[in-house]
Amino acid sequence: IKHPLQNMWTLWFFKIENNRTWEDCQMEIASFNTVEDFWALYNHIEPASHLKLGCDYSMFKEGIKPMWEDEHNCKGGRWLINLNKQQRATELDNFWMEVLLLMIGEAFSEHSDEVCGAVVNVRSKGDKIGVWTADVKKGESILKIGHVLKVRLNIPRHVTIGFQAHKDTMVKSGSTAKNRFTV
Ligand code: M7G
Repeated sequence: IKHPLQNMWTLWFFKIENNRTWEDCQMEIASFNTVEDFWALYNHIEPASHLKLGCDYSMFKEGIKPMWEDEHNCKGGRWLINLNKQQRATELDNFWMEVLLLMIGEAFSEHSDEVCGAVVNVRSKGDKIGVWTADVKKGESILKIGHVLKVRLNIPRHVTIGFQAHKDTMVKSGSTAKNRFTV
């Protein structure tokens, strides 16, 4: 028998296409709820660093769309890890895989329920990884999740990562929204 995960997860792929809304360009790839099926999927797809510019992968708990508008996300926000251009070659795939393993392994202990999913954006100006949580009011959980991310990704102590509310991100085009929390 396969090793069950606590949650069923869905992998999504985003690629913008002409005459389609942003939401219509989010494609559900596959869902899984065992360790073996996670690796079968992970080993079958391109690493994030090979995606075309402008594409995303998202992995969310089943039933949560990788969008601010989803009822599970709309009151929440994200821990944002900004990578520089060099880090696509050195860190992007490692960070993304580690984030996926932290999520499916429920590594945020009692705060794992606050995690909705994660997104990797491949962008010319610098790639981004976001870990989305459900409720900006759950400060204790958000800080614990941010701390685990920082430690497990081996982000140096002098590098600060910030948490932004989706409500703030939504209305800021171009510049980044203010941080509600930092670690
Ligand atoms: P991005 O892809 O998160 O980052 O957002 P980028 O600016 O580095 O490319 C780009 C644009 O995609 C936003 O300005 C929105 O127009 C759209 N977009 C992104 N997200 C995460 C959402 C979302 O959750 N819902 C909707 N409706 N649009 C989004």
